[in-house]
Amino acid sequence: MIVFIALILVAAVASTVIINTIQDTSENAESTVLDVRGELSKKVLVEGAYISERDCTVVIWEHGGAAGWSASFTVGAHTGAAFVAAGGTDNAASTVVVDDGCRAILYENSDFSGWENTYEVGSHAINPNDQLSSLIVQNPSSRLPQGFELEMIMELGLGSPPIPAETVRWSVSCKNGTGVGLDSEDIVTSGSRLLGDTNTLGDDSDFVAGEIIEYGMVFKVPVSFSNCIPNSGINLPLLLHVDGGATTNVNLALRATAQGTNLFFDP
Ligand SMILES: [Ca+2]
Ligand SMILES: [Ca+2]
Repeated sequence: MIVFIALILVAAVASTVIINTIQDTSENAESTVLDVRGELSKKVLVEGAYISERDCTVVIWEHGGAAGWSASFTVGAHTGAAFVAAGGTDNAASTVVVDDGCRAILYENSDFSGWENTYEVGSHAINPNDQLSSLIVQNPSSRLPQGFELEMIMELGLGSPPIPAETVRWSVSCKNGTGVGLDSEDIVTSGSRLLGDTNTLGDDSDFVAGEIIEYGMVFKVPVSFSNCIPNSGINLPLLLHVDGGATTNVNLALRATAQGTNLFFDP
């Protein structure tokens, strides 16, 4: 009898353990399903894509210390004729002032030949003095001489929970010579803002890490290229990935590279 009672007790304890284990397992399964749903709903959509050019200017001055005549140049290649047309005098320039986001490559001759000197952001004495005849202004974040980059307009997908800005990352791959080039950045590093030109706090500044993007906010993300050099006429596959969330695949048809071209809607 005592043995029988003991057996019943053991059986009761064992079945309780089994029942608890089953409940635990089903609870785990349920929360796993919820986690997956939560992750996939973290999604960023592309609402538009434009060809843009970063604002940046290089000013050439006649004398040291930025004095005398001056001539301003935006991103692009400026021949000797263009240099003179902009107000410069051949073989007389002594100072170059390079804006934020710009780089200036100065040349001895009017056709980008002869000596060549590169100046980064800041004010510099041109060396050699009084010989400059042509220049190229570049956006260093783009290896294309015309300063080509994209501005992507994005927002969260319907039903997406709020997500930290730095968890959104874009990447673009393309043929680069015989290899494959890849450019990828999170949107904080890219220097993104809301459409109204502020961050999510209403300040006149780019997003910083930790800022939260919520459903309904529309934001713009500069996509610039350093390894990937897209040309007119190619299809550019762009991936938008949210850490711990979904990946969105966008195919951009580069029918033209003129500034302002809307890659989604322009013919
Ligand atoms: Ca001079
Ligand atoms: Ca010269």
